Amino acid sequence: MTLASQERAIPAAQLAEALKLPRSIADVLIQRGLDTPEKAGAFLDPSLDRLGSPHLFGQMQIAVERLLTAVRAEQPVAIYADRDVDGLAGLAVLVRTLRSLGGTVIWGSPVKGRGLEREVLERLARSEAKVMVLVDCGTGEHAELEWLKSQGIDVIVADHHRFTAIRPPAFAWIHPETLENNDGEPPAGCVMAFKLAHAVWISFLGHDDPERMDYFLFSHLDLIAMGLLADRMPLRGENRILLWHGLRRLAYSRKVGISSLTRFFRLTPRSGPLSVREVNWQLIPILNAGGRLGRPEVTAELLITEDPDVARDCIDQLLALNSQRRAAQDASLASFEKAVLEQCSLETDPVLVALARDVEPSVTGLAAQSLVRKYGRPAFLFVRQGNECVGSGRGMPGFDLFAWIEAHQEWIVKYGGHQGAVGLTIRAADFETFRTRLIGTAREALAALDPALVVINHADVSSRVEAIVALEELDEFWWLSLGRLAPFGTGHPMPLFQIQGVETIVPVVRKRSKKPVEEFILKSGICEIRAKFEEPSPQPSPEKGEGASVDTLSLLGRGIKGEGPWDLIGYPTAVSKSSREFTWTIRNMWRSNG
Ligand SMILES: [Mn+2]
Repeated sequence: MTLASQERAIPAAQLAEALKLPRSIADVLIQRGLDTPEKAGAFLDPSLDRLGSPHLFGQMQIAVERLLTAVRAEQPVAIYADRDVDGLAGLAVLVRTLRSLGGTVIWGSPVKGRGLEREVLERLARSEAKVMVLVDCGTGEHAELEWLKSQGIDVIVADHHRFTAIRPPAFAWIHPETLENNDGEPPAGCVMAFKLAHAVWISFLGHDDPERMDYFLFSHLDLIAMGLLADRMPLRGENRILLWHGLRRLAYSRKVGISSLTRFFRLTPRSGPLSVREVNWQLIPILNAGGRLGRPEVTAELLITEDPDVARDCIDQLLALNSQRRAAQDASLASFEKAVLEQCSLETDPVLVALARDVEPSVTGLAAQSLVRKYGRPAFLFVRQGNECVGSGRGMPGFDLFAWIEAHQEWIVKYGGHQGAVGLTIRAADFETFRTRLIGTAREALAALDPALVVINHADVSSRVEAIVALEELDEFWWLSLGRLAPFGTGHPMPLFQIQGVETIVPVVRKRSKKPVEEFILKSGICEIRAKFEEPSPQPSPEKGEGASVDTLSLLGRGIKGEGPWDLIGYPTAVSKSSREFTWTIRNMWRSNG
């Protein structure tokens, strides 16, 4: 236990005083367990100096020595990474690091599905490489790791998928469960590769060249930021530090492929960091398109190349693949939705479990994610392949999907993943039993859910009110202070505030627009902010949650008549220069008593 964690929690007013923050922002920090000046101060100062040593991984040194031996002996090093952005970002960090040290690197990625593919491994093995790094894969792959061992290849696994019962054989593991004191947030697979690269650099540069080391660390955080976000890792602890710098690095990437991509989307040039939303909605889908359509090498090449012509060609290919993917995805989403409506009971099922036919299995994860958003509950979608059903599950804050499926291991052939996202294979004959069991587990989990949770319908917004504010408090200092808590996302959502005592709500009527009013100005004294209402969720809320959308809808229908004051629950969505332009999204409102 560190000194900081022994420090006693203090009241919000004291924390606000100590850190020069508005009281309501200190409330949010305390609600999130950052309840001492040390913890909260560290959180507000995401310095690279706070990164843990890569040598906290027990087998790091033998992995590094093995790689450097190969580089010195001019033997090729093979790198095999999963085909998604997390895997390929880790691949690019290692390829670039080893090449810059003079190593010969060959690489590969699965073209048919996920995980280790024998044909690709065989190709890499034929290259005379006697050491192979597996990035973002390998943890559950007994047979393939045995095979690699039988070929005389030393395998270093840099992966973050949870260990299942037996650990397969490997030369070295760079894995969060091998950390000496693992009390941090779960890291991405690319971060395991980054740690390995960091240790390689330490070994090469020694400890006496901190500036060059910082240069190396910072220069690859553009890749790491994308990997972290793509895998929806919790944005706290080391992940926050890596992402905070990574979003800034992405705006100034020196990698030809990445800077071509950000310029293509007109995200750069700019002076500030990229936003989580821009990375999630623009960069990640296009980079994932390669792997999803069996062409992970296009994405990998874009992340590795230093040739602008190659980069442009890769982007063109990825754009074409992405429109193919979108068409395929729309079609399979429709099939999955049909399967859900036929096989599930939307009134009573706390988790959607459905099996579709004639659908490309690689889209189960995306389709599940979209159904989670639409129906406000976890979803497991499967595709029949021979005698097996292959599928993915996607969840929401408050539920541990990995624990759910682990509880029904006897019905599962193969599984892996983490709290919010899992992949699994079930014998077709056991599908109905598995579905019934999973629904039972989900029902128990829903019943055990904290009644203080507000309706969950937006994964990146807090599901409970964390602080109460008056409109008058929302001055520029307040918004700047809130900005210090950014970036927000998985595991560190946009805070939810209750705004008390709004006196009037004025609809913003757009001339010549036939759409119903979408935007309102909330006023209290001379203060005002803009707000819009969140789409009401069609899902049944956890038993004791507020009937959030009801008031909102009737008020919208009436066009906000009558006298305030009103209390509102909402989250800030946009900040622009004028304090009158701050935008909130409101999920709930009611007339105050006073
Ligand atoms: Mn991953």
